Amino acid sequence: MKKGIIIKLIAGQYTIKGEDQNTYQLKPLGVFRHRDISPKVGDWVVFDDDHILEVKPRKNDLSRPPVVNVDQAILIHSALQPDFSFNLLDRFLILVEAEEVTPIIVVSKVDLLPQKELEELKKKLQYYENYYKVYYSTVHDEKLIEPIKSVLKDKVSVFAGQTGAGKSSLLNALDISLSLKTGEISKALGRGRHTTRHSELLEIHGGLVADTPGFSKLDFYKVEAEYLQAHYPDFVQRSQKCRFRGCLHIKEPHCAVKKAYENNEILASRYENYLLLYDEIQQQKKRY
Ligand SMILES: Nc1nc2c(ncn2[C@@H]2O[C@H](COP(=O)(O)OP(=O)(O)OP(=O)(O)O)[C@@H](O)[C@H]2O)c(=O)[nH]1
Ligand SMILES: [Mg+2]
Ligand SMILES: [Zn+2]
Repeated sequence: MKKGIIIKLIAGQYTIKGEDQNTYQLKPLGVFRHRDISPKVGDWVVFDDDHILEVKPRKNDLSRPPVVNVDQAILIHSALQPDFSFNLLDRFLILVEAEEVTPIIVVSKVDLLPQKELEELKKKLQYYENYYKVYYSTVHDEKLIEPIKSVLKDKVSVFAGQTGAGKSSLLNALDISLSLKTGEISKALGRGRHTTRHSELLEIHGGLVADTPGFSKLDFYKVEAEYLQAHYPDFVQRSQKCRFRGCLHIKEPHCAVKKAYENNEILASRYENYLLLYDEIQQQKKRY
């Protein structure tokens, strides 16, 4: 019996990277189907020559991309084409935090933004550096690519972000042997509920990485409105000073978060987007 991690799943065929560093192709043991456990990409499993015998408990389970046991999400946001959006950044951060995955911010395609605008963007993003790692990259500058390599080591990462943000291009720049398709919407990976989804973990710089197809809409159906605030580390940090426990930082009196916003200690767009998102989630609930 051996132990390893599932790195690929296509049409019931599993590819496992063993602890011995060998790669194995297997079919799953039928019994897992009956028990409603279907092994997924990212699962640590015990296996023999023919079958997966056991699936180890998961630390998390993402639906998009369908990968489990993810350590970190590399959130790729382009400086331009498409335009950088703080609203979208906050949305990604919340979804990732809600899955208990560590977010890492990469601002890509910085070569496209005029120097002055880039400096302004960096200044605003300094706020995020208090809570997250932030990197700047362009495929045209090896010096900017280099530091990202060590981030991937010994971790399972997913690359996520809007379509065209440069996820696949960055992966190719990190490791030229990958030759991922770029410059077009990755149709093969599908976006609709009924489309086949195939996911794969690529070995890169001592870690495993899943590239994901870009998407334009982020679903928040898993996040409860009342828990939304818990996914803002900048709010959590200050919430002990709110008068009420479980303060939602909206209409409550003596709210330390709202006060910090009014004093410009919390980035205005963070708090304003929070209010919008809170409403959006509540509206969504009503529709079900
Ligand atoms: N100037 C410049 N263009 C880039 C850079 N990175 C990517 N691009 C271009 O941006 C376009 C989209 O890049 P992709 O890597 O395919 O983007 P993606 O995020 O993988 O997109 P999807 O797979 O559709 O989600 C391509 O035309 C790339 O050549 C960069 O650092 N600088
Ligand atoms: Mg891509
Ligand atoms: Zn509060």
